[in-house]
Amino acid sequence: MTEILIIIVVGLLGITFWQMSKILKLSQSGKKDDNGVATDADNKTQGKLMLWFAVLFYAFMIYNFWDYSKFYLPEAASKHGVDYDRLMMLSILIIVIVQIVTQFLLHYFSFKYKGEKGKRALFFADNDKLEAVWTIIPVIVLAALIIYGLFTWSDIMNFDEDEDAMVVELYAYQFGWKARYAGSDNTLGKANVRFIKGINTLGLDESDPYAADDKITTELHLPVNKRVIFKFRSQDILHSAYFPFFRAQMNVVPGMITQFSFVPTITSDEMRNSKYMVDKVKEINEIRAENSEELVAKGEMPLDPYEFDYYVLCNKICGISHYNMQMKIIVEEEEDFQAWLAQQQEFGESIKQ
Ligand SMILES: [Cu+2]
Repeated sequence: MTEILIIIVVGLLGITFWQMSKILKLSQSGKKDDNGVATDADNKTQGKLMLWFAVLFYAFMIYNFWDYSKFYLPEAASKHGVDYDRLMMLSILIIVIVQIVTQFLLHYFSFKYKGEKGKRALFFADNDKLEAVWTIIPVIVLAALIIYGLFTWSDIMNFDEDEDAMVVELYAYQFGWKARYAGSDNTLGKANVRFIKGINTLGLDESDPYAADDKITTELHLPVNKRVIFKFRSQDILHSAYFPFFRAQMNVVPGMITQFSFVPTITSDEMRNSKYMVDKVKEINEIRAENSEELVAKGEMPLDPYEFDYYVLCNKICGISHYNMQMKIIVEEEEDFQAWLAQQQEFGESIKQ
């Protein structure tokens, strides 16, 4: 039934365009110059329109930069995030400069060199100098940008394995996350989805002595200024661990372990009390208060005030509750982190019960 309706709609649309083109033709047939060749007056109008298009285009661009600036993330909360942001800003800056110059020339030349009776275009088959200029400049700029990008990439992805780092497993499933800490031996026990049974929901190998002191948690706590090596594992399908405030993202692929490492540099408390976040939270809570009034008027519960926290989010559309697949991250001082970790139950204990 739907297919038939679609065919009818497409057919009707076709008839509409056909009729419109006929009306347009009829309305023009009375004029003197209906031979379809542009006159000087036509060219003048088109030239002016090209200029106006450029002006409106730039105005729209500036407006967008200004209007969307409220969605910019605050300063990166990880060590490598600063390099990442610098690379991003440099790329945007180069693109914007090239765009402004080329778009301006395109529209200005269309206006300046519009067709006029008796005016002939200058023609030359080729010009080696010009070709060299517009080939070599982009090559140099792009090569520099790519090389700089590659260096940044390798700085981020290749870290010093000897550094005093903490290994944490992030385990993804439809629709949530679990974190696994290696315990006092600093080695994660073996795991495989085939071992999933009863309360062993992460599939740890119960016979592996390294697994006994592992700690499985529902919140991700990280000590500030210490390198964390994440090992990602998925129970079911493709997920993606997305840490926007730390400028990090890594696919979580079933059947393999992916890895990423970063050093968090701003604690949750520091970020919460930063000017950026205080203003942002205030704005959000004003909107919430307004919405709450409407809810209360309808006899429903008001909304809780929002408080900032870091989260790891899933960034692959993985099913019906994908939008809510998140885990709180708490970046804190080393001693707070150790105190929290000490309270968490070891895997060996949890399966004994
Ligand atoms: Cu997911």
